[in-house]
Amino acid sequence: MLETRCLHTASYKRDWSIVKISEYLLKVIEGIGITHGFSLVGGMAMHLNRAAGSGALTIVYCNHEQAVVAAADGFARADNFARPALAIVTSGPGVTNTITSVSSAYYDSVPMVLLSGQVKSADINSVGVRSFGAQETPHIALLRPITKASFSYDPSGCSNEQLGSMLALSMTGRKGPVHIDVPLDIQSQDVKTSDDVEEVVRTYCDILDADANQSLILPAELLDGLCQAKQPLLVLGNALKIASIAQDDVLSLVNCLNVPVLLTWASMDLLNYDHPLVFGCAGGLAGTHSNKILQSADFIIFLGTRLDLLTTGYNPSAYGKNAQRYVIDCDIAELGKLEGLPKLKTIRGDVRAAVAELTRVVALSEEKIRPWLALCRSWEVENKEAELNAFAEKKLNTYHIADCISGADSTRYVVPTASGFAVEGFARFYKTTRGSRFAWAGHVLGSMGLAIPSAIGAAVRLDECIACVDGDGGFLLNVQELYTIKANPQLSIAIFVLNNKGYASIVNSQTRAFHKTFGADSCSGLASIDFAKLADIATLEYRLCQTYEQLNDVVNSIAKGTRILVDIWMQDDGYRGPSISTKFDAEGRPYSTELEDISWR
Ligand SMILES: Cc1ncc(C[n+]2csc(CCOP(=O)(O)OP(=O)(O)O)c2C)c(N)n1
Repeated sequence: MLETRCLHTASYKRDWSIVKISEYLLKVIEGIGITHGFSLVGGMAMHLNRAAGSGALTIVYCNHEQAVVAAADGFARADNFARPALAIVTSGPGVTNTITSVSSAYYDSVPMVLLSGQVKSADINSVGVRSFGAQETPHIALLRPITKASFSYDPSGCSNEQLGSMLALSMTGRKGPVHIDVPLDIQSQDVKTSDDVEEVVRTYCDILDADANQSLILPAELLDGLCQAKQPLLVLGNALKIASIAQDDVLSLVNCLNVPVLLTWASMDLLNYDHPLVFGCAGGLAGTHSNKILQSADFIIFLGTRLDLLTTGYNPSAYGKNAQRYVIDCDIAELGKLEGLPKLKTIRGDVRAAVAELTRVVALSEEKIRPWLALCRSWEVENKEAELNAFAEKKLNTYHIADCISGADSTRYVVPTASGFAVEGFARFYKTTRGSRFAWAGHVLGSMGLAIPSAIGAAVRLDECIACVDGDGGFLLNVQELYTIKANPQLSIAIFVLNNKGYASIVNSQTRAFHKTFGADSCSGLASIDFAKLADIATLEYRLCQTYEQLNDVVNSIAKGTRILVDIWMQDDGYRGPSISTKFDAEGRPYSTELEDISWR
């Protein structure tokens, strides 16, 4: 039922004997099923670059290392997290430039192998000065806190089995990046044979197979509680996507449990929004029905969601507060942070095993919870009416832009930025239809600038037009990647710029706090952006949209092969629907609206 964990095809040639370490590492990479990589070259990575460029891999060369890793991240998401993505960078600035996108991949559990060159062993700082080797920085110390493993590769101290185990870390447990640093002198040593490569690959595959075959016995009290509940609820998180669980298996689970389902913003494309049991994503910016359902449930299973502060409106304690809650997740630290919350029990386990076990043992009939489902559906209808009422006029606000892009067949794979006022509204109103996919660029970190490189990665992986949704501000942070798009005319990308002429999020918060703005728009220190010129650089068609009808025409003209930049001049009063807000009590103390109380204006 699960996708194959190890994509090793044994396709690499066995008719060679001694090769350099750099070639050995790249043959291992090919052996574990990696077909594509992203890189920006450098002197200290020269042998790695040569080995990567001369083998069977397809390497896409980006123009900044932050983009190299972000593109690898986007590739892995488009690849359903089914194998690690590959990024190759040089030492010093090559590595320091990756910090933002490596931390983003780590926080989002994106499997990846990052290979970096390092200065030769004799030049590595062992004398305690501030700087010693030319273009040397302490790669391991910098990357260890934001990777699953970061180590300097030395063949005399790392067996084939150890290398296989380190690589497998990227794909097992909670997935994430693994970093391998290779000093220049080691890259060029001649020592390895095809048998060595096979041993690494075998170890890697054995570990992945064992990981895929985990089982989970669910406690009887959970199963009893679920059967007894009058208002049960299932909340599915992004871990199901990261675990590469097929959509059909998610559907089987939902159909067996037959209870209302909520998703999170990161997992919203697990199921189509119009599935009769799906009721949106609850939280601080959400439909009123989703929050009412969450807060009225008497029994909730949170599966593969870590109940982070943004999802829970900074209050995990009150998130589903009237229910007996069970949280099933593989990360012991995430579960530990929830220990002690009222009516909440944690179960450490593999989400694939949990999905399989719940599907196997539970079969609830709709009969029993018919009144609860009817209530959920009546709240959904109320919310829909309020929504249509609030956004009756078809103008270029986040509601209609999201509605237009999510409704079209041409834009089924969407890569939105995770930063910005406009895109939050866009995500809030985006509807996954007919298997469309919503692949955040850097969801947890929320960095500006990751959307374009992430979309490039997705376009390398998929044979369709990738819709990238970015803010006008965020666009500029990796603007050099327009040259990567130019250099790769085979990539089909439609960039939708939600152009509100500045940093709307910052304008809003500064205005609220100071009644003044600083560096947030063209009145306070930023230049306005000429997107027509930028499109020209990237050899993208440029289309300006100032009305909903213009956007609709553009969206309907998109097809496989399209390369376009759509400059959407937003006509927005800033309203994004019901949202949590800070209020003040009689003594002037601030407090947040309860989720179930947030409402349409
Ligand atoms: C790398 C980075 N620097 C700064 C920020 C802080 N920040 C959050 S949103 C934002 C403005 C984003 O502007 P834009 O992309 O135009 O989106 P808008 O808010 O206008 O919708 C800034 C500066 C950030 N998220 N990431």
